[in-house]
Amino acid sequence: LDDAVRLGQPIPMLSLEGPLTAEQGYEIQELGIELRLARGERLAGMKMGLTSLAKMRQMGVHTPIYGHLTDAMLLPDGGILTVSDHCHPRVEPEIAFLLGQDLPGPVSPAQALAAVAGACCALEIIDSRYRDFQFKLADVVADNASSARFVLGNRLLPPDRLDLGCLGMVMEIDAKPVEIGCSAAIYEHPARSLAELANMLARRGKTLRAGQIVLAGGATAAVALQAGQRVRLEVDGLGCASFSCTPTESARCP
Ligand code: OOG
Ligand code: MG
Repeated sequence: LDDAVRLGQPIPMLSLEGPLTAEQGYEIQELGIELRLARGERLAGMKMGLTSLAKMRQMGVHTPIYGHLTDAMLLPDGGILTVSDHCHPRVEPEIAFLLGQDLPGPVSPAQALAAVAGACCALEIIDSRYRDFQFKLADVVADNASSARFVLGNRLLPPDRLDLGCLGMVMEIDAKPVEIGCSAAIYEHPARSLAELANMLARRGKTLRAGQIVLAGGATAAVALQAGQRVRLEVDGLGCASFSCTPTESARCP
């Protein structure tokens, strides 16, 4: 899996080799993160995945999962994604939290929100390291929940400044809306996703820390990315986030 990330070349699902539990998936995920940290990357936060019905339906996996985010995965707002570095990247619209305090579980959504310093909109670029973007629960857990890159929006607001549970979200590619959603689609409320993450981590003896970023999960299905595209997300009251994909060959050689 680590080679597949670095080479941008997909591999067969691990579960084809034999039965794999979600717990074993998390152990593999942690070994993969240790390899990244050993190469000098730093832990930036965590992501939730499969927290919306749209995502569960798209992937055929109906259990929320988490993954790790490192500093090397952050793509600056307005930055350029090198599509050919990835196997088959897709993008999805999200809400991100910046934690102002440690958040040991178990917690309620309200307690989770109280630990949040700010919320912003975010785009997650996912890239399953498995062929045809197909996997079972334990496979995608082992694959760091398909996470590849993430873009944080341009406006960080304290969470009490707006109702994070009902924000309209419009994701555009090349200035055309491709997915329209609502933050309520993210586990009924993004703060409920954050609380669920703290609780899942607590069951594995781990804790979210102040300063970490948490992606709450895609509100809509993910959309495949192609060279030359420009992606922009706008979320009610939470500003926008955008990036461009590397230009196509024809654009480079007119
Ligand atoms: C798994 C990751 C899902 C989300 O936001 O639901 C995810 C996948 O779809 O490949 O990141
Ligand atoms: Mg996601």
